[in-house]
Amino acid sequence: MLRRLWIFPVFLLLGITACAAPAAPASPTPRPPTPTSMPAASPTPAGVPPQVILKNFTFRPAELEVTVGATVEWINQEESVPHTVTSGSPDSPSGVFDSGRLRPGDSFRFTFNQPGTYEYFCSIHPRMRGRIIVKPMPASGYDY
Ligand SMILES: [Cu+2]
Repeated sequence: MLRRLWIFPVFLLLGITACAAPAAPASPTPRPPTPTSMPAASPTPAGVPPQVILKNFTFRPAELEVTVGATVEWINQEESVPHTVTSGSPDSPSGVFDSGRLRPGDSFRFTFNQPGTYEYFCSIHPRMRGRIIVKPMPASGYDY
């Protein structure tokens, strides 16, 4: 009779620890619902400017559409070739923007404050052509 009384509390302790063990990993489960509501607040990555990559003697994308006020960033990702981002055409540079010589790894930014179509080229390799189409702000704005 005395032995049984000794063993009983030991089983009780084991039972408590066995119940406590699965309880610990179960506690983080209520967390997932909270982060899912956060990405919905920012549908567009506003912090990242639209980019044009200079690689293999081409502008990628060759044609890019943005809204007025947008800043476009050009990045030279060539191994060893310099380029320029010069507005207009080789026959008639428009003078709106000119990056000067961009070495590999260099970047250039320009903010488009006027709607329109902006042709540009590389003054070192005039066959390289690109185009930025700047759309006006949608008239309806937030009234959708
Ligand atoms: Cu070039």
